[in-house]
Amino acid sequence: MERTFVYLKPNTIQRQLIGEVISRFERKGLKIVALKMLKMTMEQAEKLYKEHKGKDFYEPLLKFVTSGPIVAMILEGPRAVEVVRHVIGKTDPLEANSGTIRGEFGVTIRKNIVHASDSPEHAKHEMSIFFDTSEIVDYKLLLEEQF
Ligand code: 3AN
Repeated sequence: MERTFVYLKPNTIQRQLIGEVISRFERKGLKIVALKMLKMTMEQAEKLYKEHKGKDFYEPLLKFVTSGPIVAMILEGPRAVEVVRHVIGKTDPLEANSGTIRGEFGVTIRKNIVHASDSPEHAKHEMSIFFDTSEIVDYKLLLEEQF
């Protein structure tokens, strides 16, 4: 079993797409093991996007992700990192397949609806920026074997 970090960006909350997006992950068979709404601090944003520091989109990106509430979660499932990246689609909504979350709901690359970790190592690090281990719930879904 693998865990990955996901958050719904401020425009997704403003567009009232929280349920719509989360239901995609549930329908896929992923298990939500942590979930909360929060306003990302500048410190959290800097940690999350440190590898983009210096790039032209870095400052506007930080401004955007700290501009309003986000919904952060940890999803669990077999190969969860790859499965979630597949479900959300490519970074640029224009390149994301139409059946993906970004392909269906996104227009611009900055406001691309959702973030998801790109490797198990990054997932661990990103989870630790937003969640205390006590906020992660260990439980079994009765239907787990169906996936
Ligand atoms: P992903 O979120 O698919 O892992 P990254 O890590 O390359 O993509 O980019 C992190 C975030 O930075 C993206 N979610 C997107 O919002 C923003 N971003 C990436 N490239 C650009 C760009 N060329 N212009 C504006 N924003 C960008």
